[in-house]
Amino acid sequence: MKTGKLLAFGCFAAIGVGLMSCSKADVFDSNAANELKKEQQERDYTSDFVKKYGSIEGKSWDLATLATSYTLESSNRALTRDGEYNADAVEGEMFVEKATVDWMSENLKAGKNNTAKGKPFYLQVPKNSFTIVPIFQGTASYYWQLWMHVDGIEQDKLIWSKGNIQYITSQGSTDWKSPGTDNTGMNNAYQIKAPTYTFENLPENANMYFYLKVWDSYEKYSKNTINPRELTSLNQMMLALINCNVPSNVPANNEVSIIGCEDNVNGDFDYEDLVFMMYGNPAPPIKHVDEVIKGTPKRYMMEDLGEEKPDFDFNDVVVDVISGRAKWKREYEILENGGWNLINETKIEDLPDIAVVRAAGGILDFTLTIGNTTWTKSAKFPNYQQMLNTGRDGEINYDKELDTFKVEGWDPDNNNISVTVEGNPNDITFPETGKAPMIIAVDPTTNWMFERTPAPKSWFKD
Ligand SMILES: [Ca+2]
Ligand SMILES: [Ca+2]
Ligand SMILES: [Ca+2]
Repeated sequence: MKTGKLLAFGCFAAIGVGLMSCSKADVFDSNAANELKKEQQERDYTSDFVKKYGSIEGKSWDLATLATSYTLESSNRALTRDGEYNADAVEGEMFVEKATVDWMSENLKAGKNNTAKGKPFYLQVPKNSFTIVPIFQGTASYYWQLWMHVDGIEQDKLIWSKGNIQYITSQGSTDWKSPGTDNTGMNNAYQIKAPTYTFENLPENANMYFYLKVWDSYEKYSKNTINPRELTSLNQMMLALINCNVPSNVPANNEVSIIGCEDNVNGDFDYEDLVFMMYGNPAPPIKHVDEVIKGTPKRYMMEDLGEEKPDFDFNDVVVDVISGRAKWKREYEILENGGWNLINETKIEDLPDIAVVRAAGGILDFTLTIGNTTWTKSAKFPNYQQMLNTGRDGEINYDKELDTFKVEGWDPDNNNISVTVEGNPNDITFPETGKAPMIIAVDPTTNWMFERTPAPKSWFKD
């Protein structure tokens, strides 16, 4: 295959300089020259990488944990035209009284397994506006962010980061405290000053759901450490309570639900690690997840050799590959207290592996090979010199799907993925242990870098 390509190249070059014949010796010379160039490139790359990130000895570059991902069948970000809907919230502030906190702590008792109080859920966007209000964070050292996904909206919405709430501990006090980003909870909250987020212009009846991104600590988050975990309302990491105590500042006739979240898949499932309220007239209806699509994703990030010197931004190609996809049907039992418990899951349909191209921050054309499937940038983007979704215009949309295609023959354990870059004789393959990486594998919760910004050292620490 490669010889064929070189042969053709050699002949065309020969035609260019005066129709000389194309002999086997020319091909041999050019092969030998390429081999030397390849070795030199590898040596330079390795020495640059080691200079920047330290020793590579014995290091593996498959940093993915193969955690299961969950989506709804309806999930489709392309349902609506760009700009038709505005996902920005109107922000405000609300005082929430102790009675609501008491109701919440009575119904989500700290340290008790509350799983049976609610089944996995999603919601539907109502015609009217609705408001989300963070009201409580429990005691834990994890750092988290609460995100909202709405079908048809191109970018998921960050709602609440840990610490962004205030409370006082006694009546009449004006000493507002922040629980902060560490392990200080709000256990003596008497009154809460909470941010509010009102959504007015989302696509009516679109499905939406929530998920948390969780890091081991605020420090790990701020150092841009790899692999935050993603915990979703579609898989019993959140539950919704209705018929709750309604704070006096909620507008009359509004329905209120309280949503509790668990921040640890191996945790106590008390669902009081963070708690938020949703209200509206009516509030977004809560739907239980009868069918869910599960899969095992891995994100590959690549650094090419197109530049004079590598910049280690690892965004020259970013692609998620999802294997083991299948549709599962869920059954619940209804409990005496009105809650539900998931009792059974049955696989009803196998689905093909897919790849989602997220970013392409190089200026050279390339062909990506995943298993037996290839994808060429210029075939999808004739203007392939453009850097796509790597922040050249100041922004990156980490939820954007530049292209999605079916993949055959991918082996997630062996990372059979490679890239051929225009003008570079060397295929970039997944690195062996102890070699400087031009491809790394991470979880899809790891965001890629802005253009020309090197990946942080924390990614390559032991
Ligand atoms: Ca918990
Ligand atoms: Ca680069
Ligand atoms: Ca780049």
